[in-house]
This record gives sequence, C-alpha cells and structure tokens, in this order.
Amino acid sequence: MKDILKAPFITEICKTTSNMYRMGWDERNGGNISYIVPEDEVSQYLDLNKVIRTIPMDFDASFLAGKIFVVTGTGKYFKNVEDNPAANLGVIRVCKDGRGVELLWGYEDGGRPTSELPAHFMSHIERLKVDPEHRIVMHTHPTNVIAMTFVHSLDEREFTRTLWQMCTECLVVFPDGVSVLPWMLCGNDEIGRATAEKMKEFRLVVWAHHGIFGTGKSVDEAFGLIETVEKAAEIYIKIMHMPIKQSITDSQLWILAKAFGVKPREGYLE
Ligand code: 2HA
Ligand code: ZN
Repeated sequence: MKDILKAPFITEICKTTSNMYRMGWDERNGGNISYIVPEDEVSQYLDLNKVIRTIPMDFDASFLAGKIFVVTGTGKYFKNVEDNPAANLGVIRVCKDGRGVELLWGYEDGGRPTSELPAHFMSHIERLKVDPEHRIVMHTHPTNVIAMTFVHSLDEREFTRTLWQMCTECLVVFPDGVSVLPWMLCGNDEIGRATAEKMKEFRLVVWAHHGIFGTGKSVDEAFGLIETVEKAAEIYIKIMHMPIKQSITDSQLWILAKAFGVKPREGYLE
C-alpha cells in the first residue's frame, strides 16, 4: 500500500483548505468540502475491506451507495487540515442502504463528517444526475458574497446579472448563473433539500447571510467558480455606494457570450 498522506486526493484537499483559509473565507470551523474519489484510486492506499467504524445518517443517500468521498470533519478548522489531515479529514464510503457511512481512514480523534453532510450528499446526487463527471461540493463563507446578500436583491436573475456586470470574466466562467436561497437554518435536511433542488440547474448556490456552495468536476472548477463570484461581489461592495459613470451593457454581454461560445442562462440578458 502507498502512503495515503501522499495521495493526490488528500494533498489536494490539504492545499485547498489552507488556501481557502488564507483567502479569509473559512474562519474557525467555517466551510466544508466533500470530494468523490474513484475506488481504484483509493484502493492503492487503503484496504477497502477494513472499516474502522460505521457512522449512521438520518437521511437516504442510497443513490450514492458504495461511493467513496474525502470529507472535512465537523467542528474542524480549515486552518489545521494541512498540518493534521488524519484528524481533520475522513475517507468514507456510503453504506449499501444509504443510511450511513463507513469510515475507511481519518477522523482519528473520534470525529465525524461535516454537519452539512445532508446538503453535500443531496447536492452530489443532483449534480451527478446532470453531469456524470461531477466530483466535488465545496461550501465556504466568502466575505463579499455574504456582504452582498444584505444589500442586494436575493432574486436569482438580478443577483446573477449584477455579478456578470462586475467583471468581464464572470459571464464566461458562470454563464449558468448563481442561485440564491434566503436565510435558513443550516446543518439539516431541509436546507440540504432546498440546496439540492437548486443544484438540478446551478453549479453555484448562495446561502444568504451565510456563504456559498460551489460544485464541479474538479477542485479547480469549484474553487474557480467561487473565487470568481467572490471577486465580482467584492467589486460590487466597493462601488455600490459610488456614482456609476459606465458599466457593461447587455449587448456587450451578448457579444462576450458569442465570442467565448457560452450560453447565458435563458432570460437573464435583455
Ligand atoms: O462547518 O460552515 O455551515 C461549518 C459551516 C456550517
Ligand atoms: Zn457554513
């Protein structure tokens, strides 16, 4: 067996959590990541017949039965993941009946997966239905995105349009737009279901006054989506109380979409 601490699926998450911490998005235990790892990759590092313990769940994830994930631990700090991945991360496999997960590695101090596991798993299910190559759900607390949810309409179309107008890259990076949920209690099935419902159509879901969920085929895709939204939100927060002299028009956004071969979400541009 190879050393799991050198496995790309562990080192990549370590680097990413450190990076996100340094972005200022993941204070204390804020944020969580779950990442699908193909069985033939994990089996180079772990004996898949050795289950350390089974952790029950009170929602049905049978669609994901047998799938293996790296998941950040509940109460753990992104700041600390890189120094001690075995305590802060777990490699888990969804049970056959979808009512629990088997711990294959990690959570060494008796830990458990993130409190947002329902939102993660339900989102994975919906994203996999629309994109079989989907692999990652990333939740974080980007400062300016949260700020924007206090001063901007939470209407998805309006929110997306404002972000698109903030920098030229945005429409190209997320032509499918950004979904927004109003404030809800976090860490339960209800917000998990609401998030997953949006994930049928969006790769990005903002939780008002809380943070954002980004998804993708790779860590880079999910992170890239979130950092682009956060950059646009930062510009919005910087300029919103100043007189605007000029901005990007809808016809310019159409020119951009054509040039880059992207399809803006139907009905979002005039
Ligand atoms: O894990 O971010 O939403 C802490 C959180 C909960
Ligand atoms: Zn959160």
